[in-house]
Amino acid sequence: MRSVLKTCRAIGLGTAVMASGVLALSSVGPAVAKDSMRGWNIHVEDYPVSHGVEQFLKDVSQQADGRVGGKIFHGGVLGSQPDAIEQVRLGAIDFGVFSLGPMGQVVPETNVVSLQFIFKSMDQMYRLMDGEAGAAIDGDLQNKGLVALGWYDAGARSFYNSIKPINTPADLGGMKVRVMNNDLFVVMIESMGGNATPMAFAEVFQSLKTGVVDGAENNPPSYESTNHFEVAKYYSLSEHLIIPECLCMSKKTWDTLSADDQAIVKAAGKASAEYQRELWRARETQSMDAVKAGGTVVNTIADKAPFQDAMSSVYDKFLDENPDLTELVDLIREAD
Ligand code: BDP
Repeated sequence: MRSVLKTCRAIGLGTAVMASGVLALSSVGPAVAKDSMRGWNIHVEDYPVSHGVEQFLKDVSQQADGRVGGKIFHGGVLGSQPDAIEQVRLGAIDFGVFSLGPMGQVVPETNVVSLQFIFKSMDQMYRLMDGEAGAAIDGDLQNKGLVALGWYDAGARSFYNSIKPINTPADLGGMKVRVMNNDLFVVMIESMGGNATPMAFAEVFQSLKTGVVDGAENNPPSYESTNHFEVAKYYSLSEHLIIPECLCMSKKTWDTLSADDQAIVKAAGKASAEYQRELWRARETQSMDAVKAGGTVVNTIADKAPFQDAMSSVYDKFLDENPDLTELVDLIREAD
């Protein structure tokens, strides 16, 4: 929260504007047409994120009478996620849908949502991201050259592997587990005695197949759409991470838009997030059905408390290293 207050103060915005989530920076830079934006997306074309962002582009182009528009490149063809985040910050790519997981390496404040079990439910996550927590994180992203247009759903991440069902943290002992590129996730796996391997999303299938790693963790739609279920058939519902995703625009691109176009882009971003969330819920069920039909053995975890206990060392380390983020962590933890 402190950082969003600081940002707003630095650019002379009142709290009313801040609360509306619209940081009207239109006075910065000339208002030029931006009809050929390029967007980055890691997912295949038929995926809730992909449909959400296509909808965003359609709305923007219609409402801005073609002054603003562009194309989204699916399947990570514009590069890996950490590279794409840099490219969007630099303005070489105009926008993208990023998991706040890898974002933590660039915007450390976003690590707060990568803490295990921090959100109590999807609804609570939506409320917080659409409210105070999202506004604070948007301020931190803006300081690093990114403007949040909408928060997409990425469900809850669970462990999967090719060896056995996971029921207790000890089951992960000695297991080689792929994680997203963020030190926080390395510590998370180590807290349970596993060996963490940070790796690009695109490499995981082959690494599971050849035994470079034994397992990974992800939500059901990603586990299914990447065919990881074919090479790692035990899916254990730990649901240890609920990490929202950001439809983020480069601040460089944003600053070239007129105030009217910024408002259109912002509204389209928010609407696309609402659409994506609906699609997400349906896809989660479909993906679960598909992987089970494909031979996945799904197990629920009767008691998640031992996972929470094991991972509490991650919290302690994080708060020791980032005392200024205690306020944001508490805001989320204490919310209903
Ligand atoms: C998916 C996210 C995607 C990440 C991927 C991963 O939507 O942004 O790159 O997980 O595990 O759920 O790398």
